[in-house]
Amino acid sequence: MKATAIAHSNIALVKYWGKRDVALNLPAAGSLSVTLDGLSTTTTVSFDDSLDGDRLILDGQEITEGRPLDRVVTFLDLIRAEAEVTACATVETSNDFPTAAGLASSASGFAALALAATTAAGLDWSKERLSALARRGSGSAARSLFGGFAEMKPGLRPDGADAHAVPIADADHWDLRCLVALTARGEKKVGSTQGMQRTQATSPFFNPWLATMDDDLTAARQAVENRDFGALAGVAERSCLRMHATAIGADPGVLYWNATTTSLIHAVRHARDEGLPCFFTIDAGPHVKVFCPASSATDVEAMLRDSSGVLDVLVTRPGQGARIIEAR
Ligand code: 2P0
Repeated sequence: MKATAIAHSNIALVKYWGKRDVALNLPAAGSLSVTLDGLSTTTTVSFDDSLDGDRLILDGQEITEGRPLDRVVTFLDLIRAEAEVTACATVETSNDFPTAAGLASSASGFAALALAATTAAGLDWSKERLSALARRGSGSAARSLFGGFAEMKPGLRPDGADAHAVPIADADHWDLRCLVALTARGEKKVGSTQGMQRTQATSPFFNPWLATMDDDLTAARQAVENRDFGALAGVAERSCLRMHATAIGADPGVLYWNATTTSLIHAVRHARDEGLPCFFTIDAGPHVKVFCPASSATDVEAMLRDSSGVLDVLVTRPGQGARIIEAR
């Protein structure tokens, strides 16, 4: 009744932004991502009949109230119902990156929790089924079950059973690097869930944006398959900019960028014009992620570190999917 899992964060090249069902957390469209070897969450779940409530210990500190604990309890309830387990659980989770830095922790967090908690509850589920479960915790977590390149399928079924990620290519398919340029400290003001709901409810650009998703997914899938860096750069930058454009068009506008974010967009495009292969993507926060072939990583890192306002640079590469590291 005790299991430990590790899962990594992922960065979307074709962005997820909006839901077709809030209760089941079904995405409005597909998305495509790379799971990274850094940015990992390790989670141990143990069910224990003697507990009178679920416990959450995050980076060594017990969280006794608030949204993080509520999300974990709601998620464990889904697993208890499936496994016919009534015991409460202790969830000990730690990130190898600062949780408060505004880097995605819900993707690695719910992927690790889905795998550790189902294993501890005695369920032996396929990665697809675990992915659909992880989606209930956080949409992007569904993609972190798989290593390398993964595509989230929005599914058609009302119950969401077919809304899960599928693998596109393994981590060793393409020797890319993803450099994460940190441009601010502290948590973002508007969370992803809130930001996308406001966008969907109020942005006149949301539905036109959704209509572009299938073409972007097809283009990104082909670019990955053919290891066509130029094609991937084109689709990834346009998907990112259009996602942010829809969000900026909300009322009030949802703007995740700071001045350094904007200057890095220009710096990356300038470097590319000068012959350095690289492209940017930006999630629901001010940090800039820059992809490049492994052979260009040193030059891209130097370019980012030289840019004003960059606080630190993390160098990551395609990594493995969620996995169990201990169970008994
Ligand atoms: C993505 N993001 O595709 C997009 C791009 C952020 C920007 O998925 O509401 O935390 O929990 O399903 O997964 C962040 O959204 O949202 C996200 P919920 P989630 O990576």
